[in-house]
Amino acid sequence: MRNNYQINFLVLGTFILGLFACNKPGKMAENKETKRPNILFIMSDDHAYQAISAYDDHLIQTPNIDRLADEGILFSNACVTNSICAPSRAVILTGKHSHLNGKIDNRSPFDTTQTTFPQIFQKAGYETAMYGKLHFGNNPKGVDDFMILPGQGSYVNPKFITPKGDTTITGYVTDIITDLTINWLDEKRDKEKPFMMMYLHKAPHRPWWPTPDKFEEFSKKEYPLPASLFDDYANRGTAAKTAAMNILHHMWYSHDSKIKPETIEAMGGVTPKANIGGNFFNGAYNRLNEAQKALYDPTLDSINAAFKEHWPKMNDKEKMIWKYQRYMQDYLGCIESVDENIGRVLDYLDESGLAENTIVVYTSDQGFYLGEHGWFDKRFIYDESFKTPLLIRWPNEIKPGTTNDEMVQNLDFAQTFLEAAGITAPSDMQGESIIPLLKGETDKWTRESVYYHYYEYPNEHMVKRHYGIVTKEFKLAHFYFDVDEWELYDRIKDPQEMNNVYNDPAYQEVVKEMKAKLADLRVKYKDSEELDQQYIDQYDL
Ligand code: SGN
Ligand code: CA
Repeated sequence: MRNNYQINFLVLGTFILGLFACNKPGKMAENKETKRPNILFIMSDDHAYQAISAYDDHLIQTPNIDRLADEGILFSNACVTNSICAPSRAVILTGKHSHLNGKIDNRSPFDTTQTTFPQIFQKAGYETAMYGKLHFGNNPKGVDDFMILPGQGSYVNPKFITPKGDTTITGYVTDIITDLTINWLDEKRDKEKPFMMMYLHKAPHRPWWPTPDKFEEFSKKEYPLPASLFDDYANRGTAAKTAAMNILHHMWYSHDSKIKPETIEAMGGVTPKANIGGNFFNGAYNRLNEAQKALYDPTLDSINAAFKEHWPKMNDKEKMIWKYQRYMQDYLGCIESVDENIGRVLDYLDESGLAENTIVVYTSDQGFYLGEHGWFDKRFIYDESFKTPLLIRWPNEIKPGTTNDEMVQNLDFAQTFLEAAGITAPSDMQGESIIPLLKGETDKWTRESVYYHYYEYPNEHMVKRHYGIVTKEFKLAHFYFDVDEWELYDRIKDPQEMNNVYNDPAYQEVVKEMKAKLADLRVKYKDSEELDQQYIDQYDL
């Protein structure tokens, strides 16, 4: 109901505003301005492409996000340069790889003297804003307005940092960020200028906290098991075997599975990582007010009762399946809210008449494991975390229903948006504008491989440092710290990446070629062994 009222107001308001605008002098200038496209950059946190029905509909339907593919383009090989949150955002904002922008992991500081692309938009006369999760430890530059979550942010009753100080808003984070975004688009921005808006969701990041309705609804669903849920990591390297992101072994009962501490205590504790009284209750649940708790408690209680009954009889295989189901129920419940809220924004763009001249981008800060290889989380160069969803709608420029499998990266976003706005990008940005691909001029695109480098080790989830090169056909990675191991995957014959063929005699020619290309990429992007060592030395091990 509330949403309908809001939208009616928005429509009416925009209509009245439109009437005034028509009679205003200076309409010429306005017309000229409106030729520059608006940009609405939508990014969520940890949204796996496996959970977008335009990519793969075996888990969930996302009709609103899918609209962008139906009316625009879907990239099936879009990827990140470093699969973790804050570094991905730094790459997007600077157009430079982690080793040059310095934000190599979630812990390292961001050098705020660097130019970020919103600053360039602002200087060029765009109205700019950023709402939602930034995760940087400092406020964004180059935005006329911002409301950002501190650090990871909270799912319920979230606090926001704004230019005027902090504010806490009661409600569910995905709905709130959307309300704020629509309100900025509708009321707060300077409508004389084109806009560049960054609308950044916290969801579906851990602890996968859905709305009460979706928590109840999704807790009854059952999902198909991924083929590699019980992966034993044979034929892979040490890094896959030692990573701490296995659903059975590393997912917390209380925090991730929503088992209340008193249930765990009553059962004498459940290991591993029962995390009694830990993050879950200090985190999302403890932020709820009494009325909100009352909405969650019936579902929590029924999950807890079932857990108490079945847990003692479960073997490891059954525990893995149980945890996987709980994980998917909560994760996908969060996704459905993201999708519905994106639907609200797309409806607003339609009703306000903005859709026609607005480029809408949907992506995630990286991909995510939904039980593939038995994992959750990200970080690895393997496909589920290396790839990221990317869907773009740009009416009259992108042919509706296009799909593209070129190797495009989050590194390319800044230059792409700048070119779309007719602004020259700084020459030290390292990506490439993907505008030719958007316009179907595929012969103008010559890139065959991309570079990847992950650093945050040793740390949570214990994924070893590695860099690598990826083409449409092969993936070569070097795990260089702690171990000295190489892995090669045949992306065509082994899309699930179950077999490291680095030592397979049949692939020695490929190894040689890929190694040479990787060395070239390291030179091209100015990465080096000296920098690898420097980032190891400066890390507080
Ligand atoms: C938290 C999560 C991790 C996650 C990191 C980084 N643990 O620490 O699972 O990998 O964030 O995520 S939690 O128990 O606190 O939820 S990122 O998206 O910010 O890079
Ligand atoms: Ca993330």
